[in-house]
Amino acid sequence: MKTGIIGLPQVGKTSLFKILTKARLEARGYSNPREEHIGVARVPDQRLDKLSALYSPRKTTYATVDYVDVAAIGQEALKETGYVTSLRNVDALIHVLRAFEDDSIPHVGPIDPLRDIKNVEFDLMLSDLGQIEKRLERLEKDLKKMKTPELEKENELLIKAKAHLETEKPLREMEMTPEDKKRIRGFMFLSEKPMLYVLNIGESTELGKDLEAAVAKYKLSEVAARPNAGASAICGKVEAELAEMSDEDAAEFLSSYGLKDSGLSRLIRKSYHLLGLISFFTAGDDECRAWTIPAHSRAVNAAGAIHSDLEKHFIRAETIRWDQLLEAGSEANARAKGTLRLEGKDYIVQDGDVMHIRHSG
Ligand SMILES: Nc1nc2c(ncn2[C@@H]2O[C@H](COP(=O)(O)OP(=O)(O)OP(=O)(O)O)[C@@H](O)[C@H]2O)c(=O)[nH]1
Ligand SMILES: [Mg+2]
Repeated sequence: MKTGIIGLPQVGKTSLFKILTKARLEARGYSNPREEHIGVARVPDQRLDKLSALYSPRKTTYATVDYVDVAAIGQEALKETGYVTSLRNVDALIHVLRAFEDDSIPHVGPIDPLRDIKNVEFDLMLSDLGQIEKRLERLEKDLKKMKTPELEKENELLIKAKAHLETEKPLREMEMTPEDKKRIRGFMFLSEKPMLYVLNIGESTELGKDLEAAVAKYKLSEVAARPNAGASAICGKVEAELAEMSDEDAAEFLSSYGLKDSGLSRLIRKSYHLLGLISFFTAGDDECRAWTIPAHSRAVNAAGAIHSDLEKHFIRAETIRWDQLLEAGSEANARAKGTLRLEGKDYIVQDGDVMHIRHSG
């Protein structure tokens, strides 16, 4: 699962990518401005930290999300096949918005994130429309030769999608049946991808308050409440400084700005949930680990995320909520208290479950 970082020129995409993935990019890495860069970020998780404190395992393994840094977006860029392909291949988008004041760094006009959202959204929709129109022309010819129910359904769906886009609404806001979703998946439409808007705000003495107020201040509450969308704010400059510090120094630095935690943790967690992902845990003396699965997954598929053999030879999953396990203090206590459950194949795994898969393999 990959999240693409998009936005207008010079808004802080690469800076955000670097702090998210702690990537040390060489300047020459960007000699080809259209080239994409992929990095991995650890998903911070206090639940896992607490489980680790209980088990003191040799190893603690966090969930991860992949981020892709691409060049600035615009109608020109979206005409390039390579560029569009890298964008189509991601599962969700982060749109970085300039909200910091700095006269030395050019922007398309005065700071206005909502205008920038509209413009970029428009470009994404235009790219999808072009693709739909091409496919519809092809379908018209094919349907003249031979009508099949599948082609007719595709035709109908694309006509509906086209009409939706023509009202200037992205496809992520179009209602679709699960069958339609499957049918449309192969197109990898850009405006269909879940979207997290991220305001890159300037430094201030009351950064904690400013970060909290930013979404409302820049009037993003409404766009953030739309289907498959969300909004958050960070201060790229401060985060970049934090990334260079030891944990202790970082904590002191955060409190000097009136911040409880780094905005980065919140941002990573938001983008993880935007992808429709949840975590379950395995806990033991050897390793405490977060595993990533799509929300609403069955226990047997969760077992498969660990190892395909566990899926094949699945018998039952000993399951307990992470906080109930902590409260009990050990699995044995939890079993005695009756909070440790035995779940079957079809159990729908909940975010924060701790599972031990019993298998016959
Ligand atoms: N003042 C200030 N400058 C920033 C901030 N974030 C990024 N910059 C500066 O803005 C410039 C562009 O940052 P990048 O991260 O390269 O932006 P980008 O969106 O990747 O730019 P392109 O890929 O060229 O479109 C750099 O000079 C950064 O130092 C910020 O929060 N505050
Ligand atoms: Mg860049």
